[in-house]
Amino acid sequence: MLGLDAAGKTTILYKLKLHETVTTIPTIGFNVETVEPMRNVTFTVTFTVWDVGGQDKIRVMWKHYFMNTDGLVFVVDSADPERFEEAKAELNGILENDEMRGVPFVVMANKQDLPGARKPMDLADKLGLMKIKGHQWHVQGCCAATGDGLVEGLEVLTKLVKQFQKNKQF
Ligand SMILES: Nc1nc2c(ncn2[C@@H]2O[C@H](COP(=O)(O)OP(=O)(O)OP(=O)(O)O)[C@@H](O)[C@H]2O)c(=O)[nH]1
Ligand SMILES: [Mg+2]
Repeated sequence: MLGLDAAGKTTILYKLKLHETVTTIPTIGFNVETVEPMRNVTFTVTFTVWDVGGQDKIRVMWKHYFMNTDGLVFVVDSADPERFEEAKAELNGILENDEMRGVPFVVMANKQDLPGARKPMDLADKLGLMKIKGHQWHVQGCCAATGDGLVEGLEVLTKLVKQFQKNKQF
């Protein structure tokens, strides 16, 4: 799980893990947790989520987490349009890496509770997602503070990851 600093990655991780809204500080390094967002009578999907700090100076570390990634969650603060260009550049940089070839991603259009938050499809347009080739993607509106949309986003990612893993075998 990647994204600019203060996008809400750590808040999302612990909402999913603990069902609580934790007070965060900027992440230096990473948090890693297993989460089971979708417990169902017939199956449980377990995610191992690596939440890597997004401050400008430590983004160079992101590439060290690419190996063996089956899916990317890219978190964006939907109410911070001044940084959409920067988020777009970082997302493209991630997807261009060899280790990330074909890896599906879900953009979490976070902070939908804030006034002025852009709608998911508007954000998709601003990030240029329609022009991205070679990756399956989905954009999900969410609010880490309440948890709204988080499980829905991971449900879609689950489907995309399964397809990716199936194709990888051939
Ligand atoms: N209103 C609102 N605030 C949020 C939401 N999600 C996160 N925040 C706040 O945004 C700030 C940054 O959240 P973090 O989860 O620490 O952000 P991060 O992406 O982990 O940041 P780095 O660790 O620096 O990369 C915190 O003050 C959160 O409480 C949301 O859905 N709505
Ligand atoms: Mg963090």
